[in-house]
Amino acid sequence: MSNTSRQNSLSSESPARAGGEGTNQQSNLKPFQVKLVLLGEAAVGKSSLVLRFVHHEFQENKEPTIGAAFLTQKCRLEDKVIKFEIWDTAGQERFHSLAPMYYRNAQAAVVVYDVTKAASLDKAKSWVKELQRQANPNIVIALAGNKIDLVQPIEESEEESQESGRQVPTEEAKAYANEFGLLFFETSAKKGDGVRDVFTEIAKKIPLELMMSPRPRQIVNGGQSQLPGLPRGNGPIAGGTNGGCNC
Ligand SMILES: Nc1nc2c(ncn2[C@@H]2O[C@H](COP(=O)(O)OP(=O)(O)O)[C@@H](O)[C@H]2O)c(=O)[nH]1
Ligand SMILES: [Mg+2]
Repeated sequence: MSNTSRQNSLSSESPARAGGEGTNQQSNLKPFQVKLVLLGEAAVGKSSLVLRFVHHEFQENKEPTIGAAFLTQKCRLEDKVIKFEIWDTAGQERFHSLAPMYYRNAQAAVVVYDVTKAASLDKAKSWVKELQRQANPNIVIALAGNKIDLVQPIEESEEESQESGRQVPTEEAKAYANEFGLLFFETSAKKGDGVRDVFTEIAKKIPLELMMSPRPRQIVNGGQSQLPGLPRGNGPIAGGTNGGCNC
């Protein structure tokens, strides 16, 4: 795991302090908004990472995301309150063409692969390529190798390649991330390892002026969100917000 720093990590916020509805001084802090999109092959654990970050939960057999899901999470980073607007996309190829609607105007992207599945890193690389060609040129991209809980070290060997279950060596993915200017993490949505660091380091890397910069608003209505080009009502978006701040 890299890019981890406990020192400036995101800390929990009560809804009143983070949400601007209370009466104390902290409540007057306006959150900086960060639009973040998750991309990656189906079943690598994108939704599970979001579930872990927002609700501190894990579901063993999570049903696949259809279209996309929207969640928010407020966090405190040093003296700032950050409100992540998280777009969790479906990994199935048939939804690929919808992705630009989600990464358009995004200030951050988490591209996820599964450390036990080499092909998922190839797919992650193709997402990075697409983002670097077509997304906001200032977008902060984090590469996350998920499911590290499935990797077991073989005791007699200190070689990482001797870990059972692992198909993507840490060093290989880290070298790729360095070459392409990405933040790099290994995570376990199941155990929680590294998950908060992903969001902390992203928040630290986005310049303040970009967090504040006005951008076209998408219509978000009662947890159901509407993007251009998608049907209204029961469209392919599962909505949900975490009104409080419990990261
Ligand atoms: N062991 C383990 N399983 C995970 C982890 N993250 C997700 N999964 C499982 O992998 C499957 C796919 O997860 P999901 O979050 O739906 O993947 P998505 O399609 O990328 O959103 C589910 O059965 C999850 O329970 C993890 O960190 N460790
Ligand atoms: Mg999903």
